[in-house]
Amino acid sequence: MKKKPLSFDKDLFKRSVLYNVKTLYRKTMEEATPQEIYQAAAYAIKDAIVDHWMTTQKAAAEQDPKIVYYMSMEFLMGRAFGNNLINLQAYKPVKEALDELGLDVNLVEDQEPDPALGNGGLGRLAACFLDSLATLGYMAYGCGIRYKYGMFRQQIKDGYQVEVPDTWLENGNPFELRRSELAKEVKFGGYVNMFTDEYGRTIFRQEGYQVVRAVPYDLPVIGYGNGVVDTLRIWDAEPIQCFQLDSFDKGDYQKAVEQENLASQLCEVLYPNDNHIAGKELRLKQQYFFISASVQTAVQRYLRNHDDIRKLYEKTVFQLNDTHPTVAVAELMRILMDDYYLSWDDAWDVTTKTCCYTNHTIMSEALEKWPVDLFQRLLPRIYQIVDEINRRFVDQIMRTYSGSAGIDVQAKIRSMAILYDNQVKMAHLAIVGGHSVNGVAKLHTEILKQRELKDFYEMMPEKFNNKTNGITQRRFLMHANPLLADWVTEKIGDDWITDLSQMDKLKDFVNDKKAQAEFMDIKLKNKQRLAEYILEHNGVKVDPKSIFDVQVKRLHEYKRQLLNILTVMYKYHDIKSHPNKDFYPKTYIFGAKAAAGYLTAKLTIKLINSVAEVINNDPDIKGKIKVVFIEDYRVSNAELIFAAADVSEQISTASKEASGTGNMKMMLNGAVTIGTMDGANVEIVNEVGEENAFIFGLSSQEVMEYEKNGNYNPMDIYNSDPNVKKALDMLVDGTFSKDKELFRPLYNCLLNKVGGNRADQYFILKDFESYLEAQKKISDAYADKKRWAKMALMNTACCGKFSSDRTIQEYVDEVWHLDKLNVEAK
Ligand code: 26M
Repeated sequence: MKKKPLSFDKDLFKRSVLYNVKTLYRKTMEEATPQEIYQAAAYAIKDAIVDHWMTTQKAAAEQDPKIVYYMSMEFLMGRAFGNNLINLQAYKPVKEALDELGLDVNLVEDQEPDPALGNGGLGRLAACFLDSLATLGYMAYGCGIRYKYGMFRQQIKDGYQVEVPDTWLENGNPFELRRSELAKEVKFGGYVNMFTDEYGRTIFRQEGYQVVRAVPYDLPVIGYGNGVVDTLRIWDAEPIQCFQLDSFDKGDYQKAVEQENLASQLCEVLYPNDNHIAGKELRLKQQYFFISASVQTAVQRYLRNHDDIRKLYEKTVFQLNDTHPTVAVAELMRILMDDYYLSWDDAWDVTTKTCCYTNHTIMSEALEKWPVDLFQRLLPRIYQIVDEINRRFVDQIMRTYSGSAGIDVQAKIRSMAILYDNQVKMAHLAIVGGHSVNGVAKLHTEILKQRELKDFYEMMPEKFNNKTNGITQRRFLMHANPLLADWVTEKIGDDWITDLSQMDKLKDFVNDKKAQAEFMDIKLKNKQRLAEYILEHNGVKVDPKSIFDVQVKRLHEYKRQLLNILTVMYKYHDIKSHPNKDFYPKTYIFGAKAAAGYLTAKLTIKLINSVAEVINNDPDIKGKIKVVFIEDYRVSNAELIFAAADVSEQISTASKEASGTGNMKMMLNGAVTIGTMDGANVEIVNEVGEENAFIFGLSSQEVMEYEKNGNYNPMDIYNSDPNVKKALDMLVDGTFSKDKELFRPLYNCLLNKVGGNRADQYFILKDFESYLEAQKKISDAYADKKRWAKMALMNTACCGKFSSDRTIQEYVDEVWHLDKLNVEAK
């Protein structure tokens, strides 16, 4: 049975906008600035949201469903305005209402800062998951930090990345609710005092600590068309006001100042690292801060309507988004034992049944470890608990393996202990302290089981499972690509909005000439839209009829933007030396932020910009290739880019990309993948068929063999392959920079050992030729219009598996076991 759409009162909305402009700003519509109009409209939408939000809370209070707390240092939400309208099924009426007020909905949307409380894949996944949780009607809280400054804004100056603070809260956030009545205290430092109380219980009390007040801000997460509104709860830190300044003795005064400083620093800024750990003290403080506040809240919420804390796990589950929130394991133990007097064994039973951990990477530099002395100084009581968890676990290892033939028990302890070499190993704590460990794509989970976490898998195989990532079609098709969304609905109806497997039905159209033409015409329009953006932002004119070849993602050596740009350099040389050779015009589009201290990554950005500068201005090239680096790649411009992509570059060194999710977003929008057999690419190819993707390069097995044997020598390739030699030499022969030494570090990384790294540790030279070949095949395929249209359409038709709705349903069925909320949609 078809569900009735949510109702939305267009006239009320219009009146509400006018009223808000008046009461917020004392202005008429004519006088209000675009930002003020956006705010007024956003508050009008919030009114509509709040009703659904209250209904959801009421339903939850009555039905008492199990709740998932998705604990994450990052939520890369992107703009809320348009997305909220879509999920309220109010986009069209609001667009009309704004039209009638003489306003363009797109321009209003553009006034919203793009909330970037995340680095990349991991943070965006969290955002997609919240959208799916609400859409599927599950009770969920996202728990995170309200960073004052999110991911830095990137400016390109003279081809270099410059980081500028992201002041997203400058004008306030109309969608948030400050919940000071729910504030919690979080304690740092001091020491643990142990004594026996009047009932003979051993009490551990933290004393001499610093304390901050954690204040939550709630953001609504709206389910699609079902009246369910979940909550993203992000915490801000405030100083505790408890002393009278004049009554201070010296010590108190000092301490009060320190507490104030701590509170003001805690939530200042998101660390802009992705797949790399810096080990900064403030980062650990951030982690404990939001975890302590969130765990306290979850426990209190449970006890509001239950009295047996031993059954917390029946109504509560914590999903830890990578190891960053892993102190939750020890914090829950602390609360259960110190505040509710559970025995160790009872507390451990509850904790392991409540916590679950997702691993997002096998990159060794991303494995989170903390020096014991830092950890102990900052979190003395938590450290005691971790120490005891470790002691018991090491004991368990010994009991399991001593006496087993051929097993080196010491080696097992070395590889699995939580405390080792004076470090706290957060992944080990997360595995031991929970009941589920999952990777984010089949290949990734296999690599975890067979290599990185092999010893854990052998000891506790029942904990391990795979949850292949997904993305939300509401944002990445409906909002990003309304033309295609409407076309799909016209062909197969609109069930795909909440059931992406319906896209399958588009397979009926892949050979239909009319459908092919319509599909490619929509792609062309989206390419025109992006071309306008590029002209406005880069001052570069690109041809919408050329192949739009897109690599947008964080800049990291393992993602191999360098491989991509090296082949562009090679092509440039090729065209210059064979001016009459046929070459299908191509626009190479890059977008990427580099971690602020990651020099190789930053130099790669400079290289891309330098190559762009030379090629785009070389008349010999006659516009056959253009290179564009899109400044400040983020969710809002990503939506334009995905919709316009013909070719999706997913070229990580096999085994290194846990999953990837940009690959899915481009597939959904009808781009064809050129990629390695890595992460979720493997599953994408499996769905769409090898003939509808361009796969090249070493397999993960081969990469891992080379790594093990240390028998890869890129210099041999350089000396024997003239194409490779040409491309590399162009780094240092002055073609792209007057200063021939500028790109020498990149050249050196490819040919020599640098620091502790192997030469060309990401196998760029090894994969160079097969990558060139795959690109050649792409140009040939694109030249055949019908063939390409069919391939592109097949990609959209086969993307059903990659909805985050499917991923979330798997978490629910296999790990979380949540109950569906019953909310009457109005
Ligand atoms: C760690 C310490 C200090 C500061 C920042 C970090 C940190 C932040 C983000 C480390 C890693 C972070 O993210 C890793 C990440 O985004 N991984 C990606 O996760 C995606 C979702 O599962 C996958 O699709 C990608 O393959 C994976 O790289």
